[in-house]
Amino acid sequence: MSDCIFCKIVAGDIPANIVWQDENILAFRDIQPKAPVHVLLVPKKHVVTFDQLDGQWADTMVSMATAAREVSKIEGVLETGYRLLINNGADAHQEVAHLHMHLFGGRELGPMIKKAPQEG
Ligand code: DGP
Repeated sequence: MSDCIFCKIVAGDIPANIVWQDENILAFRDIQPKAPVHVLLVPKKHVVTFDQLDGQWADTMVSMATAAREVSKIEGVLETGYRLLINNGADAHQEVAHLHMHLFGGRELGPMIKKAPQEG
């Protein structure tokens, strides 16, 4: 997609610090890292959210899982642990409209999500 920043990275039109790739997934370092290891796993084919994967859901998830395992080995967090996160849509603060999985690690990451004050 011509105006998608991650498609431009996949195409090589915008530079990125690439960690790993295969025919389906490009893994590169997040430009605003939130942990010592913060890598984005991005399907090379443009898709905005899960629900738009249609019949390719299973293949894409297997590819993402493969990418996560390979990146965790490269980044040295396979043994220490890491977190995988997908922000999907507005409530999750998905900023880039191209499906991507965050891989965080390299330190103790703390609780997964904080309750809002009104949730007690
Ligand atoms: P999300 O909120 O899940 O959509 O996270 C989008 C992430 O993408 C955010 O952590 C910053 C990262 N990001 C945005 N633009 C670029 C870019 O041009 N290059 C790289 N490497 N990361 C980017």
